[in-house]
Amino acid sequence: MRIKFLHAADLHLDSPFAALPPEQAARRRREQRELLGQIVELCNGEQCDLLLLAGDLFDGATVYPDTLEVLQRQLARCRALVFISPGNHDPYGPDSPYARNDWPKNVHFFTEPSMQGFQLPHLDLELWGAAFTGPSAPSLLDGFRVTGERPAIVLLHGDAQNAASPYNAITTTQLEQCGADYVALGHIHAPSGLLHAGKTAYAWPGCAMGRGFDETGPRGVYVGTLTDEGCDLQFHPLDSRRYLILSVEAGADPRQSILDALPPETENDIYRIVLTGPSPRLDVVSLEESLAPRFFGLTIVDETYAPQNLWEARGQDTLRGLFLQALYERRAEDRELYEMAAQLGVAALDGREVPEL
Ligand SMILES: [Mn+2]
Repeated sequence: MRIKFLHAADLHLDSPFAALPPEQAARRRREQRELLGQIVELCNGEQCDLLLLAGDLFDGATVYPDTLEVLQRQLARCRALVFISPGNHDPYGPDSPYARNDWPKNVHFFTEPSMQGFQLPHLDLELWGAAFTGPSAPSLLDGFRVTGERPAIVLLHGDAQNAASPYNAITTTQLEQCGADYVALGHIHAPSGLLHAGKTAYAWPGCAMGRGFDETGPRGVYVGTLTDEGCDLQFHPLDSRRYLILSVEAGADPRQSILDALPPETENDIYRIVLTGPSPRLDVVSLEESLAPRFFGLTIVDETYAPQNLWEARGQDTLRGLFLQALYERRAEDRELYEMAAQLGVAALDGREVPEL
């Protein structure tokens, strides 16, 4: 046996990208459509037998006609057989895009909320799967076992991390007992890596494109090879843009502090920069405007606090005042040392965390 497949999931085509300005959100949706071309290119280049799309191909029930056209055109270009298992965002139904009759001939869908099988004798393989037909689904793999003699792949949208999930909860026992050689999953948006339950290999590739700051880092698809020795899985990053969160100590010159903290190439990425520590009053809007050209998207979050004038309370008839006065009078001996002592003492008196000095 030697089956090569490309496994992708959770493309969420036509996502709103609500956190981005409208123009950039539209550009991201265009990039989602371009991602389809990249996936098909990779699939053809790797000479895969199968393209497995494990659900949430669309973000919702309404799909732009352009998106559908690009998808159909790209899939027609794909030399592999394409199988789609609809998920909770794009359930199969008579009004869903999947029910249209103009799909390329190499594209096949699961349409029932129960396990169905395709026999692929030319690959000596069985391909099993099921569909969401609504926003949730019971445990579709429960009690299922591959029936035939051939090696088998199962394609499903479902949650293998939470046994109480309303989204087709999948347990390791079900995976172990289903008898498939590989279970191609979707739903969880961070890639799983290659996992095993008994002799069953399984994985989910995560969403192929980051859509927010809960989806940071590289995103992509898996290319897998199934042989008698087992399953081999390679992650292929595809999305050229990443969501990144960077925390920066604002200091005296927040703009310079940000520039010092950034890696050289940031033009393609979407950043959230969190400014921390003591800082003079910040004008976040103009700071964002002046730095924006260096990024595809930038949000600056101000978590700084006003710096106190260290010696302000000196001379007051309080413990703080007497403490500061005593240090102030001697600070000519060693300015740095006495300022440090004053900072630590004031923080202790305020009950604040001791600042890093
Ligand atoms: Mn999803």
